[in-house]
Amino acid sequence: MKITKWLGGAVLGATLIFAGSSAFAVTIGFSQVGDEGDWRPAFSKDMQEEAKKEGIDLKFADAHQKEEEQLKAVRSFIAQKVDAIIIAPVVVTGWDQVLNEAKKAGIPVFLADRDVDADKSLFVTRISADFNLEGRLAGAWLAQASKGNCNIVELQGTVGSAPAIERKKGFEAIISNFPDMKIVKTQSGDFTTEGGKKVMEAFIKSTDNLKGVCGVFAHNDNMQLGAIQAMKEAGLKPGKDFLMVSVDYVPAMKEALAAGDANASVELRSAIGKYIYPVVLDYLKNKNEQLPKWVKIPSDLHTAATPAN
Ligand code: GYE
Repeated sequence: MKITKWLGGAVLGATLIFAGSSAFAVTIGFSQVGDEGDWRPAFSKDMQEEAKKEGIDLKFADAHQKEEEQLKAVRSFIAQKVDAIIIAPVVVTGWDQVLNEAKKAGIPVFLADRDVDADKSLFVTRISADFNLEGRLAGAWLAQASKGNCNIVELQGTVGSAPAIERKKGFEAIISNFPDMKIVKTQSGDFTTEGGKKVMEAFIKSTDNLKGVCGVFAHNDNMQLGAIQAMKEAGLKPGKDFLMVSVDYVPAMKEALAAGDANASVELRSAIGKYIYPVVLDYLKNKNEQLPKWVKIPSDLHTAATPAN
């Protein structure tokens, strides 16, 4: 039998948990949202690579952005009697029943990335960035860059998802301090490049080529990259005649910043595996009931002038 280093040994292999006199390999079920942009696949890859490093048997289920598929995946994890379940929930609602089923089966649930509105006793903890802070950082940057005077168009993420709800709230909380800043158009582009492009094309039409608009706030980079395409196709100059701020800071956005097509992006770290597995393994080993309900991953804003460190 092999023991990984967090249990005191220093050899590679399956992670074993000791319960009384017996030991077992750890199996974790992970229900992922899908692969809707550039950020999500990076997060999936990290979860898989870190699981390998930790010697965890990871059962990975892609929900193709559909909550029904997630509910099915979680029920199948329960039936397979995994040791723990990690969920990155598509939307915040609709989780109570399945979380209760996991609880009855004695399987601890951890949330990664997005949030749920279910009772907090139904999951152990959530490991994620602060989406509200991301919205506030974006709003504060735009307030400063526009000197508090800006008609904004907003591309929202997936309706009902925690980042769409919280990024909007955080952004609005900041711009509400500035009487000459307001959102003049807002619509969901579902966190995809195509969605962002379509919504921006419609905005361009309905506002006579974005007349009077000074800035674009997109809830993620992929929608912003789609919006940039649409604006360029209409002969507009994003990043120069329009202030462009979004969230994720994916490699394609770094290029857009360097090219001057975008102005700022709030970094959302995709390396969640290294934060979440130690918490899950420690919980399985020590049954630590005192964990905070939210383990926060830091966020920060980048412009072309502040390249990644
Ligand atoms: O910003 C976006 C992805 O859930 C916070 O989901 C995450 C968001 C991320 O589709 O690119």
